[in-house]
Amino acid sequence: MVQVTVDPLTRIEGHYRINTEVDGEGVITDAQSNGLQLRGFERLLQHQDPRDAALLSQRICGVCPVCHGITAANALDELFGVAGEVPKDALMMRNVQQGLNYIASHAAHIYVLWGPDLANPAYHDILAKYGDVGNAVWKELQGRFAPLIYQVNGTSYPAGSSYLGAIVEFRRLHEAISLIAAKMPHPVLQHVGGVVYSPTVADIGQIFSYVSKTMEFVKAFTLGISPDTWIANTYRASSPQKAADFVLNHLQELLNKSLTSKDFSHSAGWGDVPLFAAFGSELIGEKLLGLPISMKMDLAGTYKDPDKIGFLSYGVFFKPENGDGYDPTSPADSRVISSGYMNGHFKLEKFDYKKISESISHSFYIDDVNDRSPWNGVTVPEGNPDNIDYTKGSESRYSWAKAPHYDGIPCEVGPLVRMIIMGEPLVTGLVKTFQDNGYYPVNNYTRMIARMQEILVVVPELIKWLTQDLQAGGKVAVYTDLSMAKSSTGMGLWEAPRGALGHWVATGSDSMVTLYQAVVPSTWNLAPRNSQGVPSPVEQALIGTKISAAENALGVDYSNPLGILHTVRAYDPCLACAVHTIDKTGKHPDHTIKVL
Ligand code: NFE
Ligand code: MG
Repeated sequence: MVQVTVDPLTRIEGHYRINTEVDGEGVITDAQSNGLQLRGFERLLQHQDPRDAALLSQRICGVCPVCHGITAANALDELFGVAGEVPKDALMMRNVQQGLNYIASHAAHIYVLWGPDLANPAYHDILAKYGDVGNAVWKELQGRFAPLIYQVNGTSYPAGSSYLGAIVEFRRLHEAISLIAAKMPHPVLQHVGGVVYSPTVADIGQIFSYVSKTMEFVKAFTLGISPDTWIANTYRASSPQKAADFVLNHLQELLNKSLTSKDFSHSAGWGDVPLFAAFGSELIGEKLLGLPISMKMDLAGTYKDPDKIGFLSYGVFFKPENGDGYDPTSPADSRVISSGYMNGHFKLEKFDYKKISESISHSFYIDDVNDRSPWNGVTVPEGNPDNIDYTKGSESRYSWAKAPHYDGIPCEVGPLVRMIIMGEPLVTGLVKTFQDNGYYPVNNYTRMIARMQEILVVVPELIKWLTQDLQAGGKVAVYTDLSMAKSSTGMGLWEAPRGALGHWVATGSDSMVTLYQAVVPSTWNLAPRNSQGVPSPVEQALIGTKISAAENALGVDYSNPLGILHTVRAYDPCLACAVHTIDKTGKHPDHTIKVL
């Protein structure tokens, strides 16, 4: 048995360590997800004026401050008793701000954090087995996705065209947010009862033009065809089958031309999504399109025991047709992307917030009970450095992240879950295609396709909110004062780019905070084991995954553990959201490979 530890695990947000045990065949047999820091915002917000939570909680993370601001404001709306009256234009402003941030956040993940994995030299060697075609595809992967500093065998190559282009779009979308929210990150738009700014016609027009500009990048780089055509045939398709057929036929047409021309460039129509869609998956590329080779990302990061995993969405984006006010419990039909819970066999149930709780049995917290609902959550960190150890294995305490669960089941959260639960046609069609062919449909490939597709779901909705639903100069807040928050409780449920995000707040008779709890997406995905000893989603996804590229196609290479890196990065981890502050014990080792 070989122990492979990746620490620090890079190209994620925050500080993270993964420890694995790998058998003689190069298959991961055990994994621990180590969050290396304490977040502590729950403690920081104690005794504060609750209204500050909409600003202070954004400091949990510089990547997704927007969703923390909105989720806190949602919790405060209920705390102050005004959730039923928040003006529609305020809800549309929350939608617009979050929509822009979804696109920016997904672009950053796809192109800057995850994309460079496609330029990993292992894929050069794998694709080279496919002669001229493989070499032409490799040239594209390297030319598009190489990061800023990138060397192969001592030779430097320039940063990729798609990688660099996405950074420009990320900045553009942040600028668009700052038009209505003063700045980004940590914008100042969100407030109890609504938002603090009513947009002008010029603001709305300008945001629209920013989004249109980003769509030029999506056309030229991401899709290779017009986003309108893509959306009409996928998100707006009349059935999942039609959406999946549209993409498969499109890929087949591209291949028919390029297998002869050996031209896989953007100008030959190979957008980044088609290129990955064809060559990333064994099922799509090899079995359905007849390619002799693929990256086989659909075989990695799957769940082997569907009885131990669930999929959860709290729902996101207020429906404009519902007018003023909203229900803080987020019933299924109240949001554009709906709430819901699916078990590991994809049976969909209504979401019930009362089933959420967090375990601390494998985490560095002190409490006399192992599981608590966020309504009575306790966050007392282990204070004795002697008790902080990341190396004692799965039975020990090994993370600063708690372990959330739904009705006792650890849940994956994020774009793939949202797209399945809302019934998005392309992702639903893709899931069905995987199931019909005997593959588990949740894997590293579908996670990435769904994140890409979610951009094409959000864009048309965002354009509709801007051009039809949001009134310039409209009413954007209802009156509140601090006395309304006396001895009260509030819950904010929302979907951050990375998945289900909840804030829970309670106040005393002086209206000051007595309880604040945040349960964030990366805590769901990257938790340690729960109090029943059930591994977290990322741990389950790692166990059974092969350690090296394309199912160990080139043999087992412990020094390039792509099976670990792809699987962890496919969740778009944000450990800043999950955990915070610095561990001074110096007890976690560097990247290590140890034969035990
Ligand atoms: Ni720091 Fe976050 C998002 C939240 S956590 S990025 O999206 O909430 O996974
Ligand atoms: Mg918490």
